[in-house]
Amino acid sequence: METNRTFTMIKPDAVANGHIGAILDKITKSGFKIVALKYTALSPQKAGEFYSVHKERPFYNALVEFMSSGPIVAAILEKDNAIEDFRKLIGATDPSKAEPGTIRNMFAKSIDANAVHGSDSDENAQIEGNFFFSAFERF
Ligand code: 3AN
Repeated sequence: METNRTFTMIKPDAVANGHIGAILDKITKSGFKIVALKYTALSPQKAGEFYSVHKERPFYNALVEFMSSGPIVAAILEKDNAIEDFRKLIGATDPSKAEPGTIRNMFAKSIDANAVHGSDSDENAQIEGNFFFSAFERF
């Protein structure tokens, strides 16, 4: 199991608001190497599959609808202690609780449209990276 990789998405709100460049800049300046990168979109079906762990949560349908509402940027990132360090860099799920200087504090407006996704474990980072990228798309 790799312990130095995480998976992220720049969500439809941050893409629509023109923050792709600023967010990628912050990520790379924080010491993460981009291993894989893709500008794409999730169909409702694909978004439902990606978030299937949240199927029973009350916000699942809204989450699927939001995540398929526009293009996203998907990436695999590499750094020592990647999962924990990236969760610190993005801040709390609710942007109003995210520390100043974190990506969600700077670029997110609400708990559902919260600018970025970050994997919560090594296992999920691997599953999520495999959802978007083949072996030939990683460098
Ligand atoms: P995180 O993205 O910080 O790991 P999770 O895994 O608990 O948060 O939730 C996955 C996604 O579901 C969040 N990124 C957010 O978009 C959405 N979400 C989480 N909690 C809520 C909530 N209470 N209301 C609406 N959307 C939520």
